[in-house]
Amino acid sequence: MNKKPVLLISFHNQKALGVRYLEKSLKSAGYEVNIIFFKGFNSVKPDSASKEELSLLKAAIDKINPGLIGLSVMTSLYLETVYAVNSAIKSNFNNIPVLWGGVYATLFPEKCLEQADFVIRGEGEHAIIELTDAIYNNLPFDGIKNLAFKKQEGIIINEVRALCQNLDEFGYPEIGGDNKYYINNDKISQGDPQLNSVSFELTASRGCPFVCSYCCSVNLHRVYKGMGGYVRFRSVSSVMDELREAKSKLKNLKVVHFWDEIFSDDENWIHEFTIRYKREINLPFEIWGHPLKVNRAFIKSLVDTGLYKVVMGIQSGSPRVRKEIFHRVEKQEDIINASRILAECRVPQVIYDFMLQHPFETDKDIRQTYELCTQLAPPFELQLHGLNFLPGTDIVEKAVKMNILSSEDLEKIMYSPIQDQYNMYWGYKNTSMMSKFWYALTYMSQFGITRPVARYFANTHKSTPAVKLALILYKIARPLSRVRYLYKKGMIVLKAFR
Ligand code: B12
Ligand code: SF4
Repeated sequence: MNKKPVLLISFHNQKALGVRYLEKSLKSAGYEVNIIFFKGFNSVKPDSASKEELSLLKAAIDKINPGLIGLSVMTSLYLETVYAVNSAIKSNFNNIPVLWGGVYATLFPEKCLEQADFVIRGEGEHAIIELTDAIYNNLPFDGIKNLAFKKQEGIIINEVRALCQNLDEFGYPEIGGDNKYYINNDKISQGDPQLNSVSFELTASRGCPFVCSYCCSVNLHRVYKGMGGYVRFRSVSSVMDELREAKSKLKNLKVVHFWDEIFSDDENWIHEFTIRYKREINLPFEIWGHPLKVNRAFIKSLVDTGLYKVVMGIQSGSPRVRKEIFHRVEKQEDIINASRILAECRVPQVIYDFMLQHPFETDKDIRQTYELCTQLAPPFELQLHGLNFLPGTDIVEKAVKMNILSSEDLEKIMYSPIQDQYNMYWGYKNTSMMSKFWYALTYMSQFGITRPVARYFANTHKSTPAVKLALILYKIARPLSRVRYLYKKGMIVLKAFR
C-alpha cells in the first residue's frame, strides 16, 4: 500500500476546523497527515500569496512528499490565493492528485474541477478516507459518496451521504503536532500555530436553522435535503474533553470562542454545559447569537458560567430589508427584546453586526437602522459591514431579478481580487450624502459619549449644514472603535501574560 502522507492546506486561516477534523479522520484510518496553514487570517487587509510564500510552499511539499494534496476552499473571497497555490502545485508536482473540499467546493464542484482532480462535497470525514484508499490502492471512484471527479465521458458527481447525526463519532481535532506548518509574511514555521494563542476555537454543533439570503447555510441545507437533520449537537462530554485538552496544551489560553453558527438553545444541553463548564474549564467564553434564540434563563446561566461576549447579527434596522431582501424573520420587537435580555443579564460585551450601504438599501432603510440602534439596550458595540455577494446565495439571484445588478456585474464582483472583495466587505463607498449621514449616526449610537450628539443631529437632518457637520464629527469619532478594540485586545494579552 502507498504510505505517502496526505497533505491538507487551509487558506488565510490558522485555525481551520475543517482540515483539523479531516486530519483526525485520516489518522484514525491509519494515514499520515500534514497540514499547511497557508497565510494568516486578516479581516481588514488580507494580501495575496507572495512569490516567496509560494516558493516556501513548494519546498515544504518537496519535503513532505505527499501522495494526495487537499485544498480547503471555504470561501470564494480567497479564490485568488487558492488558484495561485493550485497552479504552483500543478506546475511543480503534476503527478500528485489535487482534491478540493469546503463550502465553496461543495456548492460549485464543476467549476472547481476545472482546476482540481477531485472534489469532495459536504462533510469530508468519511469521503476523504474512501478517496485516499481508492487513490492509494488503484480502486474505482464510482461508489464514493460526496465525490465529484472527471471521467472521459465528463464530470461525475456522486450523491452525498446522509449527514452524520452523531457528531461525537468524528471526535475532535488534534491540538498541536510537528506535522503542521504555517506560512505567512514570507516565513514558514513548523508546529501548530494555535499553540501560542490566547484563544481556542471550537464548534459544539453543525448547521443553522435559519435561511438568510446572503449566507451559504441555506444552500448547504439544500445539498443535504432529505439526508437527515441539518442542525446537530455534539455531546457536552465531547466538548469538555476537547476543552480540557486545549487547556492543558495552550499555555497562554485565556478565552474560548464557540464558532457554532448559533449557540445551542437546547435546555438539557445548556443545563449540563453550564454545570460542567464552570467546574471543568472555567474560562471566559464567547458565542454567536440570534435575536430569536436569546432566552433570559439560558443567558443568565451562561453569564454565571463565564459568557463574556455575544456577537449577534441584526444586519438591518429596516423591516423591509431584513424580511424581503435578507430573508430574516425576526421583528423589531424581537431584536429590542433580545438586546434588553442581554443587557439585563449583564453580558460583559455585546456586539451587534450590521450589513449596511449595499445596493438594496434606501436612505429610509438606513435611517431605520439608526432608529433601531437608539432602542437597543446599551452598552453595546457595533460592527458595521458591507454586503458581500457570495456565489450561489439567494441574494445574488434576487439582485438580478430586482435589476439591482446584472449577472455580469455580479460575476465581476464575486470573483474579483481578494483586496477588492474585502473593500466591499467594509461597505460601498459611493452612497448618497443622507446614507452617509445615517451611517455616521448609527456608528455614533454605540458610544455613551457620542449617543446624545447623534440624537441631536437626527433632529436636524433636514438642514444641509448640520448634515455636513455631522459627517465631519463622524470622521473625528471614527478612531473610537479602534481605540476600544486595541484597549480590549491589550487587556486580554496583559491578562494572558500576567
Ligand atoms: C466558523 C466560521 C468562520 C471562522 C473560521 C473559519 C474557518 N475557515 O475555519 C471565522 C470567524 C474566522 C470565519 C471567517 C470567515 N468566514 Co466564515 N464561517 C464559519 C462557519 C460559521 C463555520 C465553519 C466551520 O468551522 N465549520 C465546522 C467545520 C468542521 O466544517 P467545515 O469547515 O465546513 O469543514 C468540513 C467540510 O466543509 C469539508 N472540508 C473543509 N475543507 C476541506 C478540504 C478538503 C480537501 C476536503 C476533502 C473537505 C473539506 O470537510 C470538513 C469536515 O466535515 C461557516 C458556515 C458554514 N456553514 O460552514 C462560515 C463560512 C465558511 N464563512 C464564510 C465567510 C464568507 C467567511 C469570511 C470570508 C468572512 C470575512 N469576510 O472575513 C472569513 C474567511 C475565513 C477563512 N479564511 O476561511 C462563508 C463562506 C461562503 C463563501 N462562499 O465565501 C460561510 C459559509 C458563511 C456564509 N456567510 O455563508 N468564518
Ligand atoms: S443566522 Fe447566520 S449562519 Fe444562520 S443562515 Fe443566517 S447568517 Fe447564516
